[in-house]
Amino acid sequence: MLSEKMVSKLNDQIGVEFFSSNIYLQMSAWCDSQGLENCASFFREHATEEMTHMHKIFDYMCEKGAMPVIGELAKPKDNYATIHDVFEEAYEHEKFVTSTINDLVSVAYEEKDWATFNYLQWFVAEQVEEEALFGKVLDKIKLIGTGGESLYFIDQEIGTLVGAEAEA
Ligand code: OFO
Repeated sequence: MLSEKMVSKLNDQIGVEFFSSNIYLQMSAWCDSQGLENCASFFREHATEEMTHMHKIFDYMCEKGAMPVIGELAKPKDNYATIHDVFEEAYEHEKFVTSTINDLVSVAYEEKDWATFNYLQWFVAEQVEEEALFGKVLDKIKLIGTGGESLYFIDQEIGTLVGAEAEA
């Protein structure tokens, strides 16, 4: 059985994962509007992945006999100056999500809720991967630079990552 505090924190995380999905879906729409098709696919894919994270927590709560409660979600930002800004914000957002997962793990530890503590280790590992992924993309964008044809090459490069996570 989950403690009241654990339930409340897991509900918060459902909101974080839901919001993450919306942020990436909106980023995908922005990329599409700029003709960056591969970047759009990349974020679309990532939005779906975040939704699976939300479902994972939702299902875990149900399995443990608690009722998940979906809270209000903020509106995601829908305008960006450059594709670099999009990835920079995505990277910062992933760092924020890592901090919320770490928080959850701390609560599970304090509550001596070892089942949840153990369950959350998957999310800890996932955040390591996601931060590394967005960090890698940012490095590549910096390498390609902001010259005339850079947008084309950035989009080509991001295209190599589409589908990669699903295969991993
Ligand atoms: Fe849910 O993994 Fe990123 O945020």
